[in-house]
Parts: sequence; structure tokens; C-alpha cells
Amino acid sequence: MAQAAAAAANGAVVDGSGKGDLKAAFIQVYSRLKSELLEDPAFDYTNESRQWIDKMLDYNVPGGKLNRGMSVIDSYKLLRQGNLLSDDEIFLGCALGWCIEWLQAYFLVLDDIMDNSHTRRGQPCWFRVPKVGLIAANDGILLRNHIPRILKKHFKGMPYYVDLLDLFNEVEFQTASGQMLDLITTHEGEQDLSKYKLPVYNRIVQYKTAYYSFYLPVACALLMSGENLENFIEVKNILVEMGTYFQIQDDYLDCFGDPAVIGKIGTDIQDFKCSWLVVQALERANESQMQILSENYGKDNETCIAKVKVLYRELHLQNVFAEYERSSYEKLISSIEAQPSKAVQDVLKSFLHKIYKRQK
Ligand code: GPP
Ligand code: MG
Ligand code: MG
Ligand code: MG
Repeated sequence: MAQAAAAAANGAVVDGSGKGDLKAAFIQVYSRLKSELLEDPAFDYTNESRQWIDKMLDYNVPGGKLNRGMSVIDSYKLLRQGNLLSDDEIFLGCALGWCIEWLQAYFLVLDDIMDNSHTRRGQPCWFRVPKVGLIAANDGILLRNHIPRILKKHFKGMPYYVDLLDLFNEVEFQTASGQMLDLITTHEGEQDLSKYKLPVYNRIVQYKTAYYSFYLPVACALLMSGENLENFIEVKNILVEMGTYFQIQDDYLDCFGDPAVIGKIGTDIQDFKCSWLVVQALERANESQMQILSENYGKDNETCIAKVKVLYRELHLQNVFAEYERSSYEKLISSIEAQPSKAVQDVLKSFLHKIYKRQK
């Protein structure tokens, strides 16, 4: 890694602002990992195939908020409590963070096909790009297969290598199981709103979002620090709780967010999703409002979608969400402060502050 990036990552004054820039180090690592994958000796790339992968990676991997990926190196640094990281350690923390960004890219490419979405990160979903179409399904599989290749190349000799592979496998299984719950809840037989209750909702989001988005980055940092994950069950519970809060924000923004800011156009209403908003609406609706929901929810029609949105406003779901956000934050902070380790508290607080009151 370039000296300047390593110095920046350690928090040195390199940009005149006095603020170290871990993100610059992180972004540099992406180019290196991509080049290595493009030179993979296991596959004899033609120019055309190399260009495809190159473009596919640039389109799908680096364009997000990078919260998940950055949280590995951020957490690792906090767990080291002020001890400087070596260039190699910074590289490894960043590489592991990118494995999570690769995982996320794989999930999103496939999720957008399944949800029939239009845009992602401010551009058309990958499968909507004219020359791509359902090649995107195979690209998803390739993205997924890049992860063990990155891990093998850079972590094979590490004492925590097997635990790392096991962690990625477990979390992928949990996420695919959550996605299944999301999909079968939505499409199972007749559209039936009566099953859209909070326990069903919580189960879906814990599996489809919380493990890979929140537990995985911190678990990676803990493994790199030589810790045994079995000793961090309460930390895992807190991260799952944080992940649930994050998906509730995602559901809220799907309807009330600004597509120009969130980079995607919501589809939850027409997709008949078990969204937090519809669960809240069903808890509060009177008989005629219930009628409006059952007649309009899950229909891919602008008038029906608009009627559902009007109803959400009538039921003051924006206020309900603001109150949920406040109380969930308080609850999370008090569970975090009950943690015995100050370093662990810092890791959890830093993650929470990345997402609290997010607009995208
Ligand atoms: C988020 O759901 C969940 C995922 C992206 C996990 C997908 C898992 C797979 C195994 C494909 P979402 O549909 O609400 O996300 P978004 O709003 O970003 O489309
Ligand atoms: Mg989805
Ligand atoms: Mg989706
Ligand atoms: Mg969503």
C-alpha cells in the first residue's frame, strides 16, 4: 500500500485538514483486488471476458455508501485501542471489508431481479442494462465466488482463516433464508395482509439484512483481532437489533425517501412487501382504511400506490417512525453502555452513529 494511504489510515496529518482518511486507503485496495481477480490464474481470460468482469465489478461493487466495508477496518482500529496498525494490517482490514462489499453487490444484483426494481445507487439496476439482462444472474454467482478467492489469496495462512470462511458461509445462508422468507411471505398463494404482523416482520429482516450488514463486519474485525466469536453473543444480539433498525429505515425511505438521494425508486407497495410501514398501518387502520389497503396494496398501478401513500400520511406514519427511531436509539445506546469492554462499546457506537437518522 502507498505510504501516504497507510499514514492516512492511521490518522496522520496528510491532507492538511488534520483528519486521517481511512476511506482513501480503503478505496485504493479495491483496485488492487480487482486487478488480482482479473489476473486469476484459474481462468484464462480473453480480452472480452476481462472487460466484462472489469465493467461488471465497477458497476456493482464500489458505488454504495461503503458503510459495511468501512466498518471492518474502523472496528478493527477501535479494537486495537490506539495502537498503530501496520501497512499489512490495514490492507487486510480493507480487503475483508471489500469482501463484504462484494457480498452486498452479489445480493443486490439478484435482489433487484427478484424485486423487479428499476434503479440502484442512482443508475439502472444491472439487469436492466441493455446488454446485460439475465447475464446478471450469472454475474451474481461470479461476485459470490470472488469472495473465497480473495480470502484464499490474502488470508490462507492466518490462524482465523477457517473461522472466516465459516462466518461468510453462515451469514450467506442466513441472508438467503431471510430473502426466502421475504419472497414467500409476499407471494404465497393469495395476497393476505392478515399475516403482516411485527413478529413475522422482525424474523424476515433479522435474517435478510441484519446478519450480513451489521454482525458480519464486526465479527470480521473480532476474528482479525484474535477473538473467539462464541464470547460475543450479546454483541451479536445488539448488532441484530441495529440491523433491524436499519431495515426499518430502508422500508421508510422506500416510501418517504427522496429517490435522488437514496439512489433507488421504491417498489415495496406494488411488490406487496411485508414492509414496516404496512405492518404499522395495519395496526392502526379502521375498517374503511383497511378496505383501502386491501384494495390497493400490492397492485402495480400508480393510482393504487398513491392511495396507499395518502393513507400512510393520514395515519401519521412519519411521526410513528420518528418516535420509533428515537426510542430504538435510546434502547440501543443503553444496551451498548452495558457492555463491559470500552473498545467494544466504541465499535458499536461508531456503527450506530453511521446510520442514525440517515437519509440514504
Ligand atoms: C434487503 O432487502 C435485503 C437484501 C438486499 C438481501 C438480498 C439477499 C439475497 C440472497 C439476494 P430490500 O429488497 O428491501 O433492499 P433494497 O430496498 O435495497 O432493494
Ligand atoms: Mg428484496
Ligand atoms: Mg429490493
Ligand atoms: Mg428496501
